[in-house]
Formats: sequence, C-alpha cells, structure tokens
Amino acid sequence: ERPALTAIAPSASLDRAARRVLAANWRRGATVPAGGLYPHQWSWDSAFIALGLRHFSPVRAQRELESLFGAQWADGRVPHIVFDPLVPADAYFPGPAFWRSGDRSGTPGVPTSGIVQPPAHALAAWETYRAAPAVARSRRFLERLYPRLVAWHDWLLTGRDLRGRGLVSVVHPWESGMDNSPAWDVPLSRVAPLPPTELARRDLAHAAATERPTDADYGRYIRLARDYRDSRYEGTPGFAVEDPLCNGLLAAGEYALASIATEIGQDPNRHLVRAQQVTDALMTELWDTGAGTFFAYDVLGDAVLRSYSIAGLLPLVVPDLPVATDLVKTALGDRFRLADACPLPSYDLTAEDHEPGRYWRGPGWINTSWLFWHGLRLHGETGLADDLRDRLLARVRACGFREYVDPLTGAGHGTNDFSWTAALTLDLIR
Ligand code: 9YW
Repeated sequence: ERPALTAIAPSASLDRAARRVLAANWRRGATVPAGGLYPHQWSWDSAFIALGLRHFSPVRAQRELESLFGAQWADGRVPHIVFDPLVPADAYFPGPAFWRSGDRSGTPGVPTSGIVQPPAHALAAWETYRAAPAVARSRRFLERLYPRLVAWHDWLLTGRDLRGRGLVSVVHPWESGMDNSPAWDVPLSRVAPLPPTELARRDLAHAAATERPTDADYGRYIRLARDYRDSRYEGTPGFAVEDPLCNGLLAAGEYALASIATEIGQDPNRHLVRAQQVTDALMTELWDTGAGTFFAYDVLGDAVLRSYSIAGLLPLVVPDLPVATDLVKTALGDRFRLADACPLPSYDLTAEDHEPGRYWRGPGWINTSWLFWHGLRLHGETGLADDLRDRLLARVRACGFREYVDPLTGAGHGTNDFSWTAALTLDLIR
C-alpha cells in the first residue's frame, strides 16, 4: 500500500494533492474508493467522484458514470459493487464468488454484487454535464446515459416500493450507504448473525477494529446478503427500511432527470411529476414536525425509527422541500452543531451511543457534509454554506483525505487517500 498521507503542508496545493489521490485510485475506466480497503468500483462513490473529476477531467468524470452504468442489470438495478476481474479474488470480502451475479440471467459480463446504493447518480450526471457541456455533447454523454438513469429509477420505484406508499425501501444496511448507522439497530437486531468463522473479514487488515462495524453486525450483513442472493436477488427481505437519504436523493435525481430530458429534447414532465410525488411521500410518511427531522421507517416492524442520523437532514437536497428552514435549525442544534462540528456528525452528538470514531455511528464524512452544503446553497443559505465549506477544507488540510473524521476533535479515522474525500474537496475548492 502507498504510504499514508496524513496532513497536507500549508504551502502545498490542496487541489494538486487531491488530484494525485484520484490519479492513484483510477483503474482503467473507474476509480476505486481506496486502493487497499475497497479495490473495486462502488456505486454511489462513483457519483461523488464524478463531481470532483468533472472540474479537471470531464471525460474521466463521464467515463466514471458510464462504466458503472455499463454494469447495470437488465431489470434496471445498478449494483453497489462492480468487481475488477484483475484484482485477486480474496482482496475484498464478500467478493464475486460470494455474490455470483453470473448465475442469474440479465446480468452484465463483469461480476457485480446484487444489492444497490443510494441513487446519487442523476444529480451527478447533470452536474458533470454542466461542468463541460461541449465535451459531453461531443460524446453524447447525456443521450447515452439518460435511458439508463430512467431505468434505474423505474426499478427503484417499482421493485422497491415495498409498502406501496411511493417510497423506496433498502433491503440491506449496505444499500443505505451508511452500513452500521444506529438507525438500523432495531431492524437489524431481528437478524441472527452468522458466526465469525463464516466471515473472512478483509477490512480489518486496512482499518482498526474500533473504527469498523463489529463482528456481530458483519455476521448480520452477510446473512442478509446470502439470503437475498439465494433468492436470486428477488426474495422477501429480512430487513427493509425507507431511508430519508435514499428517497431524498431519488426526488433530487428526478429533478435532475427533468433537466437532462429538457437538454436532450425530451419531455421533462414525468420527472417533475415523480419528483413531486416522492417529495410528498417523504413529507407524509417520514417527516416529524416536532423533532424537526425525517426519520426512517422500519417496514417489517411497521414502526418509525426515531434515531437522529444525518440521513434525516439530507432531504435538504430536494429543491422545493417545504421544510428546509426546519432542517437547518435542527442542524444548528446540539445534535449536529453545524456551526462548529465538522464534518457534520453522521449521528446525534448528544446520544449515549454516539461513537465519534466508529464508521457511521458518529464520525463525520465528507459526502454527507457535501450533500448538506449543496442543500444549503439550493435553499439560499449562502452564509452557512460558505462557512461549512471553509471548515471542511481546513479539516481536510489538517488530516488528509481520510475516510471519516471525529467531528469535534478533527482526528482522522478509517482508510487514507479516500477517493470521495479527495473528489469532493476538489468540488468545494471551486
Ligand atoms: C464496506 C466504499 C463504501 C461506501 C459505503 C461505506 C463503505 C463498504 O465503503 O462500505 O465494505 O463496508 O459504508 O458508503 O460506498 O467507499
């Protein structure tokens, strides 16, 4: 592995350091999230990575998304991992031999997982286009990607609307992008973990056990993934939650699809209707006025998951959201401390089970902070947005392109030279 980049000297260019990380993590058409820990292509990582690449290499940004959608399944789903056949089989667990995507018809030639990740792609595609429209037009980037993005959202809204309320469910904690969020503790407690002897954890070779999910959580992740695989990726899940982040990104993504459709001479109307429908469903089903946040919904347990996760604030990315002011107020409060915590904590700072260094149970991540920053700008909160951006950049300078960071002390955690941290830094610099 390359030596860890810990801090960036005050005289060095942050921009150049970030580009170096992305160059080192580029593999023949896509960027790996981190060379050692995550040596394949991850779905929502590619969306965030494209947002950074677009500023200095628009073609690479477009290829990042095109390669991901090149592995789209015939039913429309976009797999959460696209495996690099040149990487040794045991480099990541669970690898291609576990998921066995090729056993199913309608899967791509390249091996993939069979679960998905949050739909940040339409937003990323539209922003990628806007950074270099002439290059995109010459490559027919939007024309080629648009039908695939539509098929992806169609699959989510048909195959995954498990409650029939117009919201998408995730059927595995990995699908939320926030694997061990405390918000999933209750529904996950119903899943019996596989014993540690059945887990070949490779992650612990690259990050401290205290900063990663526990063996019990991993045992549950693998059981859920195995059962879903054994149902040929169609079965009844043992876990199903409506997550405000996924649904917020879906609504924002439908607005982006409306812009894309207009740009390529197609009718944007169905996307505007859908964006409004998902927004309305978010408000009706997941919004809690008293709490000032969206809460996830446990579909199998038929209960609201009253856990203050950053995911509950991220529907701020939806352009016409009627409760933007309330979300900003909650972010400024003690639970998230927008004015001084940075990056924004993944989970309630006041909760007893907040863990500032463990993965999605407390630390701040650049991608969720970037989404909140993007939402602040959308809703006219320019002062707060600029201040958050300045503090995010100062944090990255102080601890390098870490995977996650203690939001109060600024201590870096997880892997080094993490691609979306570098990419979104590049976007924040602009
Ligand atoms: C894993 C790649 C992925 C992210 C997820 C993050 C982590 C993978 O890494 O999950 O093996 O646990 O939780 O959001 O996409 O960066």
